[in-house]
Amino acid sequence: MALGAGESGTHYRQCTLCEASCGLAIKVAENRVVSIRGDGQDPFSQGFVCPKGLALQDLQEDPDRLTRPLVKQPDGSFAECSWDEALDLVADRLTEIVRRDGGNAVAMYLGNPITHSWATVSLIPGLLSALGTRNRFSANTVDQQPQHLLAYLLFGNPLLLPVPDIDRTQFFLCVGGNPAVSNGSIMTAPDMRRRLAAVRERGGRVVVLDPRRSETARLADEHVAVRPGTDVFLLGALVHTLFDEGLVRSGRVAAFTDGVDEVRLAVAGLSPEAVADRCRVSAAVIRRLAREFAAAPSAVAYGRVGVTQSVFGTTAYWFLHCLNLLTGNLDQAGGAMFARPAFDLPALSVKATDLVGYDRWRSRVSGHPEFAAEFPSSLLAEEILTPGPGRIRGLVLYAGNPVLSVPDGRAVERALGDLEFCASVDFYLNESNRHADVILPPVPPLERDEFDVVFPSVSVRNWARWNPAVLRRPPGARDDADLLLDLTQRVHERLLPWPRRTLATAAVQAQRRVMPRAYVDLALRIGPWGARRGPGGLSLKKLRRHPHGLDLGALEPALPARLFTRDGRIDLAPAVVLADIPRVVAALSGEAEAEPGLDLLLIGRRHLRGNNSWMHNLPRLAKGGDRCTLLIHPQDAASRGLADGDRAELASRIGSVVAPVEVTDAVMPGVVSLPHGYGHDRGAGWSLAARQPGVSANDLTDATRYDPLSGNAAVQGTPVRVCRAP
Ligand SMILES: Nc1nc2c(c(=O)[nH]1)N[C@H]1C(S)=C(S)[C@@H](COP(=O)(O)OP(=O)(O)OC[C@H]3O[C@@H](n4cnc5c(=O)[nH]c(N)nc54)[C@H](O)[C@@H]3O)O[C@H]1N2
Ligand SMILES: Nc1nc2c(c(=O)[nH]1)N[C@H]1C(S)=C(S)[C@@H](COP(=O)(O)OP(=O)(O)OC[C@H]3O[C@@H](n4cnc5c(=O)[nH]c(N)nc54)[C@H](O)[C@@H]3O)O[C@H]1N2
Ligand code: SF4
Ligand SMILES: [Mo]
Repeated sequence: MALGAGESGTHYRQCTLCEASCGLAIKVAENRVVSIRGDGQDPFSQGFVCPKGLALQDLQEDPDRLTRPLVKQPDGSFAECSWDEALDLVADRLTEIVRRDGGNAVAMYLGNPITHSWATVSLIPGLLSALGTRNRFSANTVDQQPQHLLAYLLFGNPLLLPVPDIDRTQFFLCVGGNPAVSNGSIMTAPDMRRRLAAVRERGGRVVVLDPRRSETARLADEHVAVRPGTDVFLLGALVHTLFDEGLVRSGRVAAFTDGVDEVRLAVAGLSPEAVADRCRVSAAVIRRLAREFAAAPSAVAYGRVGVTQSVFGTTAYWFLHCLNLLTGNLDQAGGAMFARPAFDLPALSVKATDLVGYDRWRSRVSGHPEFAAEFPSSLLAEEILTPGPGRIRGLVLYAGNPVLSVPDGRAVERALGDLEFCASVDFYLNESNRHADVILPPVPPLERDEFDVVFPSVSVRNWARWNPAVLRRPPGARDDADLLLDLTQRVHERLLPWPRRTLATAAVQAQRRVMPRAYVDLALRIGPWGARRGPGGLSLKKLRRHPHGLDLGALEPALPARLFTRDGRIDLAPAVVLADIPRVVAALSGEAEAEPGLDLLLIGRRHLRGNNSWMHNLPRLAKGGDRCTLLIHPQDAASRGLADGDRAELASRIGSVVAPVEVTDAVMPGVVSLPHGYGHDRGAGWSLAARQPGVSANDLTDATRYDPLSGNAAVQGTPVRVCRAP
């Protein structure tokens, strides 16, 4: 049996800081963490752990972490107050705005960590609907929204995302992802370095397409440097070559796939010869890659933020899907496969949320279509700052830091300052919620029961795990679930007339009783591995007998049964995407450097010892010098008189920053790289991070550059110029 929260001994738990979901063995004495190491008995992660997992101890002990609610004082400072005061104030002020201006006048911004807890995924929809707002923004639209849009268009469900069957593939084509550092994304696979090495050990190939010779590229058989933002042409040319050279073999899925001919027509103008100059990749290399990919016994094209964070995010990613499907690698071992999660989030979300849909309503100012009930985060600032009926006046910032994460962060900052009321649920005072009126801090991960409802659905193996709280929380402390239910109930009490009010608050009370245990138990029982399906099936009780997590085996073919489309077939050529082809073709003939004087393209990067904007305050991760450096190619450095360590001024259409230079041929000529998530010198409550603040890449990125289909921000490939800092 697992130990109770705070009991001395070794606790086993999944790390929820990133998608890899590693097992941890956490030694506890007197309700304190003594040490953390990888759990060697976790069947999935097998003892692998990264520096961030170990830093959970620092997070637990960080003196800057908030434990009591804060309320903004007339002089602008924050003061602690009681939970009831803070919660009532938030509910009063938000519902005042709703009553006066309507539900849409209150918005929510949801940050990346919300995907890492059952509570936020399951309970945020309830708060949104209590407020009656369609103004939902999230980190999704600065990240993977094209992948959700295509999952919806091709497979009928935004959450039905294929993942590379990395453990069996013979050809891993990695486009714009750096799993050796990010630890894998939309591909839950602890220890990617080992998994990549294994592809090569069994005679397979790893090829990386990236403007930078990334850490993953260094582990690969081949690195192909591609000009930022041109993946759409390169990937289109790979698909073109499949048709051109008679390499199309869709295999089993052909029986339920439509639209292949339309794909052929769509890529007609994207021959390798036509795109080579633009991508800086020779036609011969493109043709060879297409042939190798098609000839491999199994192959999978995988793309991440380098592909999706571009103005062609959706169409570029669509070509990746086409590559997989047209070579018979969709839903086949070693190809792009679908997980079979014990908590079947894709299936449950169809029934329980308004996630499934596109362009059912539009944004107020720009008229951008919603997708999956969200608007692009790039539009958050204009929705706040533009006068008129329905303007956003109140905001809930939930586990996010848009000032550092969303394009044109300075505009986001101005917008936050312009709000009538802003509440935040976060255990840090960050660069965004310092503009809030109230901050409600939940307990940190180790003090809550956890069940991962998201990442098993994008894992390279099937697994499930129950994670009891490791530490006892301080008296009175609340977790995200408590806070969401507290707020939802208070909003209902203020907005609903009797008797609906009584019914709604009774429903919230019922949720308090059943969540998470009875809720997770029910979802497991009715899920694809569940007890309802037969003897020996899963329940929470059964899962709890596996404190190191339960391995449910390799991925298996799931189509067509798993499709959520109305006709049970795949339309490989959705009208929404086909309509984008003329834009792609026009851009191919247009000039690359459209902005005069901005002769370099800025891309981002991640570091192993960071997590977006929020873990730079932890001693284990902060050590080791300034990581917020500008990578620049020796040619570009020389022509600007820049040497290693010099300070360079970097300017875009939007703004400018000054950063130290690292001269390296790891980036291709014409490209510079700066990580995002820095800029900790603007009054947030992170004392360690503030000592090495760095600058924010999103002071340079442009909110008007986004993928018009999915609304995803194009934070990669921002045109910039670089010179010596005065
Ligand atoms: N230029 C550029 N910009 C980017 C990117 C890029 O590559 N380049 N990447 C984008 C991507 S992929 C993402 S996901 C976004 C991230 O953007 P955001 O999600 O807006 O920012 P984070 O830095 O993840 O901030 C997370 C906040 O949540 C808080 N938090 C952590 N855990 C919890 C919890 O359990 N509960 C609660 N209530 N709060 C918690 C932290 O204290 C922190 O303040 O940034 C995007 N921005
Ligand atoms: N250590 C650590 N791990 C993390 C995070 C973190 O901040 N730190 N963040 C987490 C989050 S929120 C996410 S979304 C994932 C992201 O996971 P990944 O997508 O693997 O993230 P990155 O490491 O940013 O890798 C993106 C790669 O794309 C390349 N690139 C940039 N522009 C282009 C382009 O135009 N074309 C191509 N082909 N490539 C391009 C970059 O050089 C970089 O190598 O990582 C997660 N894991
Ligand atoms: S890779 Fe690191 S941060 Fe990600 S789950 Fe594993 S230990 Fe946690
Ligand atoms: Mo992300």
